[in-house]
Amino acid sequence: MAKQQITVPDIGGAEGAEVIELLVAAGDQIELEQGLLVLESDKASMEIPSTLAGKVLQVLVKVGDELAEGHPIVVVETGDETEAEPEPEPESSPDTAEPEGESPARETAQGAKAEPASEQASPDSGAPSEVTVEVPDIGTEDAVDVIELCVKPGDEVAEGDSLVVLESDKASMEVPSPRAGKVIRMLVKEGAAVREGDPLVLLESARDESVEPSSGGDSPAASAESTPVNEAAVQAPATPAAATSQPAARDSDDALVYAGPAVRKLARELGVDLAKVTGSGPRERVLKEDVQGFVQRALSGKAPVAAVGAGLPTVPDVDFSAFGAIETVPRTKLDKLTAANMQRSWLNVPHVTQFDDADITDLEAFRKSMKEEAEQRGTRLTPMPFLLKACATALRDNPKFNASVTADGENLVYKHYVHIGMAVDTPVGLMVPVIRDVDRKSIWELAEEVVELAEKARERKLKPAEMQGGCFTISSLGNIGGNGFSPIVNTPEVGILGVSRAAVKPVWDGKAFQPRTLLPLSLSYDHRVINGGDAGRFCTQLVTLLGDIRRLLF
Ligand code: CAO
Repeated sequence: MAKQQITVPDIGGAEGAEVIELLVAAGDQIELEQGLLVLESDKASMEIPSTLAGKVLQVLVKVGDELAEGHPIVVVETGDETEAEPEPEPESSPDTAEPEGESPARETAQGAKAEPASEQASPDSGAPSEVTVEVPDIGTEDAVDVIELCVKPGDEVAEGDSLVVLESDKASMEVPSPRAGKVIRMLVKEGAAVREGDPLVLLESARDESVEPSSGGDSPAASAESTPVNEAAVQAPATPAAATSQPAARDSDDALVYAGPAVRKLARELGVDLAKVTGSGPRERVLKEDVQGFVQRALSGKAPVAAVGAGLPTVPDVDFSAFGAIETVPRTKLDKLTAANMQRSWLNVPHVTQFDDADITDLEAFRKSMKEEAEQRGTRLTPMPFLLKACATALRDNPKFNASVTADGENLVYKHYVHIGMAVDTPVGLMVPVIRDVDRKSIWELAEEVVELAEKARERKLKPAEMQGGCFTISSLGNIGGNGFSPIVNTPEVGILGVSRAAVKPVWDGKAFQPRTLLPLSLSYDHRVINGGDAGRFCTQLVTLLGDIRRLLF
């Protein structure tokens, strides 16, 4: 067994070619000529092939790094002793020697994954130490984008200060600094795609007594320097890289598609027209996952209709600058995702919306009488907890509303839990945190969760898991205004309740007009699953429950 590094070959003199895609990870078995990563310079994107066959022990670079010729890329364990220089003699005692088949490099890389921040051991416990802050548990194995760098080298940070903002398909989240210190280096760039355990920021922190020193060099960055690898670096030959180089924007049918050669190859193999794939990488670069996702959606019949050629006329591209001054602003990922979800739902679900008014005069009197107690409890009591509770009861009594239809349309899945999503309007777009087991929670518990989740959504601190598992959604525009609106069902849920602004209106009681507080409700439903009668019963029950909240006790 020998450990060898592979470095960047001659890339035609390009300085600072950016790593735009990693094609291997630690632990992978690779073959000779297998692509290791894709580099992109000003002029070309190029796949760097491996000059060795063996097992990848360590990947020494990450997406967003800028590399030049000679920069180490990976450490590979090969079965071939002859090509390798002899291993440096370990200075340690025999019991610290490397066990056969398990290299220190491999162990340290795994250790680094388990911790959000890893520290390079300093022999002097009073001296400042270097800490590599890594991507914490983000609740998904998928790559997420770095959408904002909140600090720069030289900045002093306090514990808890935001370092970077990550954004996945479902949420954006800030990564706080695990301790006070000074930023030495940013290890990612805006737009990079990262996964749990990837290094983000190198910090110099004043030594903290409470922190256990690590076993030594357990961050990928640290171990890259200290790994006892064979120094005989192996360069990949120039020709294959140059031969696979091609302009990022090709001159054929998918001329404007931004994708690397590996992705283009995959697309060709799968017969995918890249021009129809939406890129989720930095600068909308099409990634392998996008191509795979496109194929999956096409196979399950869920591909965007425009993409599978259902014949929908496209909206023409208008040059608005012809009519006056304009400003074009890129949309956030969340915005685009919401748009795609809305369109998917609108196109797949036959929507019907039923309207009604709930007389919440008594509810409002009660709610206002409880305001002081709410303040004492440190929370706010809006109509939302009552709406949640009423919906939970109606969902329990009308199980079809608490169901989803399977993708093939053959079955209904009835859920034996009642988790309700709450649409929250945030500066970066619409988010829908989910309140779990609403049927089992008290009004006070719900009030606290409404406040907490709305705050988290607005501060972009929701975790993906907090936005999953919803059975039904409430979208309240009560504090904003309006008489009514028809919300779009949040598929695969089958119903959504729109709530508009309550107003005092005259209501005829048989003898006279009485001033009553009426709350406009609009219930949209998936007519493939719910019939008008089902919806009528659901809505009527909601109106009854909100009209007399004592009924929520049953
Ligand atoms: N009628 C009249 N007043 C209402 C009301 C209604 N239907 N709903 C809430 N209010 C009042 C509240 O009682 C509160 O006033 P008080 O403090 O005097 O009681 C005030 O409006 C503000 O409430 P809020 O909005 O802070 O709290 P909420 O619990 O009602 O709603 C939340 C929380 C997160 C749902 C809401 O803030 C929000 O973001 N709504 C937007 C949802 C959205 O964008 N939907 C559209 C999705 S489709 O594009």
